[in-house]
Amino acid sequence: MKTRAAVAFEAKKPLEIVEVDLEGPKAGEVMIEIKATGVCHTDAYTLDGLDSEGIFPSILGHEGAGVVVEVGPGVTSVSVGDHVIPLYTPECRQCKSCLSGKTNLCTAIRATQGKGLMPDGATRFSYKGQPIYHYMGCSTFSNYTVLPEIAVAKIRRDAPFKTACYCGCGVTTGVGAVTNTAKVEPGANAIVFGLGGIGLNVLQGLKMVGANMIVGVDLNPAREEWGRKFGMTHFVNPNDVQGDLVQHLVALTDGGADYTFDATGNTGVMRQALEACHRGWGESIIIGVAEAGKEISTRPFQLVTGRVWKGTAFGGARGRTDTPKIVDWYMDGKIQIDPMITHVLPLEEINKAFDLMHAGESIRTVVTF
Ligand code: NAD
Ligand code: AHE
Ligand code: ZN
Repeated sequence: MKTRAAVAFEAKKPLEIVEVDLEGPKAGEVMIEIKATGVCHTDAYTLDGLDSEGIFPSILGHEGAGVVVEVGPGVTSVSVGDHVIPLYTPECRQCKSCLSGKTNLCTAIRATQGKGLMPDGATRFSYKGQPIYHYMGCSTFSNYTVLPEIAVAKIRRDAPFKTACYCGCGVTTGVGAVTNTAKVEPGANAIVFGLGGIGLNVLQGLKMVGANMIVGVDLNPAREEWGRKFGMTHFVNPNDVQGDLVQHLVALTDGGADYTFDATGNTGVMRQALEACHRGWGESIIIGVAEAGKEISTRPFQLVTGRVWKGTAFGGARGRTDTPKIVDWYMDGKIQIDPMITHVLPLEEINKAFDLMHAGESIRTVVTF
């Protein structure tokens, strides 16, 4: 069949809206009609050629929601008509990682997913007879897409696609970093670096679990007002700090924070986040995705003296099990999504979403089909 999609033909070039060919689902796969998709900074990072796994031509997008329109042979967990969220972190419930109970990083299809391929080693998308690669196993910048059923979370039907799609990455990542990865306890002090589409969700996760001081750090002064809407108690703009930012934050949090989170992707900030942790027990969680070739560093003494460096992918959420619960939290009013969707655009205008993000003007842009 044909489907309308925004194709990234080359790095650093605008996406092009074209009709591509899409093969139907094979055994164990489903076809989804994407109704809405968020544009995450990770899409921009890949389009900008900063992802060591970036492949072109490809159909980006990994924060979608839609409806199952066709199922391949042997599919049992979802049916036509189900409302679903595509998962870049699948959950097969059979691999060593899933069975360990220690991680959400299912390995069943990771090797082919990283090469832009379906598990059988082929692409389902093509344009003028040439393959178009999948992205993060999702390719939600296409009106229709195909995924393995292990990479599809069934959600309640009363959740609006336009907001539920954000649970496919940003909301789950930010809230899950607090609840699953850091396991922040009530009364803890925390610092969040980067108050964008992910960082604001870290803030609301911290508020939800009853954190005490919730400090937000961002270079964009407009993010202070945003942070305060989602539970931030203190704002620090590094440009306004006289002297060393880490010393300032350590003093503000009486010796350092119990938990810090990097939601910038900047390796210098990741170091600041680690060093702003409390001696003896502070934990720093890396959420941000750094450019190819970048490395983190600190004095080993920082770890010898009890600070802990951790990372999180998709907020530690087990795709099929936890994503529907995050949607429930939203529908039950435990967390907010609507105010963070600052812009809604048709697919034809998807390139504006990247401009708005780079200009610091949007929190999340959602593209509808
Ligand atoms: P965003 O562009 O919406 O927000 C980034 C924020 O960081 C902005 O407010 C910006 O002003 C701020 N910032 C940039 N440099 C800064 C600095 N030096 N100091 C303080 N603040 C700074 O991006 P987003 O969608 O929120 O994504 C944030 C990061 O998280 C990206 O690196 C993205 O790729 C990554 N990410 C990771 C996961 C995961 O599973 N680990 C999931 C989603 C996104
Ligand atoms: N491909 C990059 C790394 C990109 C990355 O870390 N992706 C996160 C999700 S970001 C969502 O917005 C992730 O889930 N990583 C775990 C995984 O298995 O990809 C690189 O550096 O090669
Ligand atoms: Zn994302």
